[in-house]
Amino acid sequence: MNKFEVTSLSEYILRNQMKIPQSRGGFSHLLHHVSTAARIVNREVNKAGLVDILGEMGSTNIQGEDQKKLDIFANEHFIDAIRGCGEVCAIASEENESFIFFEDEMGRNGKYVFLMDPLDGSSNIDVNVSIGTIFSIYRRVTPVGEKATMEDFLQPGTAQLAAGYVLYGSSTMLVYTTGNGVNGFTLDPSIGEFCLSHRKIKTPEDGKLYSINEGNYKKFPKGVKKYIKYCQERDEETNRPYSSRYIGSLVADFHRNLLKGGIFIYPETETAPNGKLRLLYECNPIAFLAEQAGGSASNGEKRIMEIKPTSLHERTPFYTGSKNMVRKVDAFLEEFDLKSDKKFNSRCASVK
Ligand code: AHM
Ligand code: MG
Repeated sequence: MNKFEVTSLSEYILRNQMKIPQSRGGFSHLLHHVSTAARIVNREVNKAGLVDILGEMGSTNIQGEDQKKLDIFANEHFIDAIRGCGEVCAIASEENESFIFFEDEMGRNGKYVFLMDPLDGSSNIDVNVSIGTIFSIYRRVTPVGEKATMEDFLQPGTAQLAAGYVLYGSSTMLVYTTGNGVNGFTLDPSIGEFCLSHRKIKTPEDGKLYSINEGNYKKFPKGVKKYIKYCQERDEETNRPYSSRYIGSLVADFHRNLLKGGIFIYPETETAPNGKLRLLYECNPIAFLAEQAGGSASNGEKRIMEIKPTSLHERTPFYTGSKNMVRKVDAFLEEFDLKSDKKFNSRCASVK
């Protein structure tokens, strides 16, 4: 490769489309629109400290959490960009209670559904700490032309066609997979292009980082508590103790662990018996990326991507990252089975 050769995301998408002889380019078109929305949101995130766009809007989203101005901005821009590409029949977002239909003036619509968390890591927005957008794309299961239904969204993660995230960090990256490995593109602000910077990302099978909100320690199930203690023990052979790293932005925490090796955990707790994170637009896309990079993702009992969803905003416990670390925590959870963790269960029951 020429020393100065740069592969832009647009070029990369085009090259891949040309490998599929019958491709009409619809999917590529959709990815271009994702990249455009990401660049617009990036611009606002970067200047957020300069203008009156930070701070809470005074409204709450449908899950009762505070919405910030940038959340709303990102939501609107992603919805507009995805609607504008004409390839998607409906979109679901963390910020909207139900999904939104798209069709053009002739009543036509597309063959994909799009799910997203437009700006994740809301508690980090107004303190200049990394945040991210997470997205997931499926082929609809209902016929093109008809109105999309909930069935189109409630597909298991194994049916995802593509998934990715945009990390608004010290640089901005778009990382995605279409089921053929994971590639990362870094935004070069001087040319306004995402450029291929991380080709075929592979995550280490063993890591040295564990990421969990340890402030919730007392509320964790026994298996998680035991695993945390395991991470902190000294053992030369397994390179322990591991280091603890937790930003509180899923995209940033996952991205660091993806590159360096580690595990991210958001478990069930006594006050949140299904955990905090959402299956469809947070855990499934991250799980797809993790697996495509050689890692794994589970809910403590089974593969995240094999869970059959039952509602748009459902939550799940989430354990993801380096394969052997996820395997280990799963083994701890099995050993200290939730069913036999009576204290945990009785406290959970009192919040239900
Ligand atoms: P959000 O969708 O309201 O931003 O919440 C999701 C975020 C994740 O990015 C992060 O992993 C988690 O919440 C942090 O939660 P906590 O503050 O409970 O540790
Ligand atoms: Mg979120």
